[in-house]
Amino acid sequence: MQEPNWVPHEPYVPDQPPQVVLDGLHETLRRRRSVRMFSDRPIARGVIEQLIRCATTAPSGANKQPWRFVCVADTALKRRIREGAEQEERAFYGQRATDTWLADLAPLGTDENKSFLQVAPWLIVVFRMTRGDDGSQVYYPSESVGLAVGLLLAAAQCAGLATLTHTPSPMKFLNEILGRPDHERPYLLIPVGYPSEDCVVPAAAIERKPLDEVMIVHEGDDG
Ligand code: IYR
Repeated sequence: MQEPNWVPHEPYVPDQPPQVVLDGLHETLRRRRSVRMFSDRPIARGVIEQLIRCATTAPSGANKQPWRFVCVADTALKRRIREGAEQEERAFYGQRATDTWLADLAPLGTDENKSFLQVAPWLIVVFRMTRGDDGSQVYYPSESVGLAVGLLLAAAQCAGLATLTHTPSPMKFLNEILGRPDHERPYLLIPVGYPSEDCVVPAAAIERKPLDEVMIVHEGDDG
């Protein structure tokens, strides 16, 4: 058993008090929207690399980092991914989705047309690993990858980039198109780019539940 090697923690100390920092961050994050109308304006590979570096600062079970981010700018690959996604989505909207699900989606205006998958300059295909590449154990992979994606979306928003957390289902076609092994399971398909100039988003999805509905506080009377 390996002993831990303790090193001093180097805390991040902002210039401003928490309330000020968080007011600013909330102002940025609350303007994030799921975007389905992208511009084809290019984004440098270095920007995408930095996004992935931000995402992979996430904590993970036993630090196994059970994620893989396949970043696609290649036109032919993007076309194949769009075709694969649209095939699944036609089955979803035409047969698989329940009436309740379709009714819940109606205010969002989604359908089986996924042309944005070809327009956005980059597609980040996130895979969750069920094992390490050497067959080793991973722990809490879904939670770990979810945390990394949350950081990725926040980093993109801070950089003025638009994203969509797209979930064509089933997503097995992504393993085939991208040549990924079986121990990598598609988790999310995230187009990244700038919104188109005529981009619109559904008003219905702006509202957030009020804090007193999502937050329950037990403050105690000694503080
Ligand atoms: N995957 C489909 C349907 C869809 C499902 C949910 I839940 C959404 O929040 C949005 C869409 C699609 O991408 O159209």
